[in-house]
Amino acid sequence: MIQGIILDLDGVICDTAKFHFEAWKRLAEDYGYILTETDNEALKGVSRANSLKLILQKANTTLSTEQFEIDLIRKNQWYLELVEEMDSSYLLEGVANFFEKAISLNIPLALGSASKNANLALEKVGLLNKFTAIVDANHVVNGKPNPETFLKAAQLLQIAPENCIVFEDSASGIKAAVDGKMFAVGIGNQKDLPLANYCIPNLGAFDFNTL
Ligand code: B16
Ligand code: MG
Repeated sequence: MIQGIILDLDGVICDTAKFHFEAWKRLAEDYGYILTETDNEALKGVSRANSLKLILQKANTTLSTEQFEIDLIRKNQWYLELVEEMDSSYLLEGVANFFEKAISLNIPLALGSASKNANLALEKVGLLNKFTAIVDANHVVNGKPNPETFLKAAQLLQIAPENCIVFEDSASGIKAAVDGKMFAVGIGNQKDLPLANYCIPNLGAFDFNTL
């Protein structure tokens, strides 16, 4: 029986993926590499440092440890400039209604994100105070696809993982949810998220009667 909801942020609640893409694309240009939308798909749900490692592989480039850290900071500054512009119009389809419904049914909500900027993004779109628990990359040792993010969220909700439903748009996040023994709903296509229990296009398509 589902008692708690755990939501990913980027690609489920708000469309910050396009900001990550813009900032990574700008950095990749320094390496002489044109980052494509397809490349960006593989970065969804992946930590900042691991994303840079993947981009460097694509660009066939290596960086000193010092430059690697500098470039992570540069990318994040560009990303934060874009996030600053966000407001509730950046919520993905159906998100506001989903929150209203969950709250009216007294189902507690937790965030489980790989981002270190989750609080700021939630504040910008006006949802920060709707969560019982927030777990992001600042709170875990092992990011997605390790289940730690979602297990910690379930623990903070004081609900057994088996009684939690996770909404997630990345393959690494779906694996984390499944390995954590949670019910995993993919936001996107089953073809891209084969481990998901099922997929829907956005939170607005979720039927609370199925809980
Ligand atoms: P930051 P999510 C993830 O957020 C993004 O999908 C991924 O593209 C990004 O690299 C990662 O957060 C780290 O973000 O640089 O803000 O710490 O989808 O898990 O909510
Ligand atoms: Mg995501």
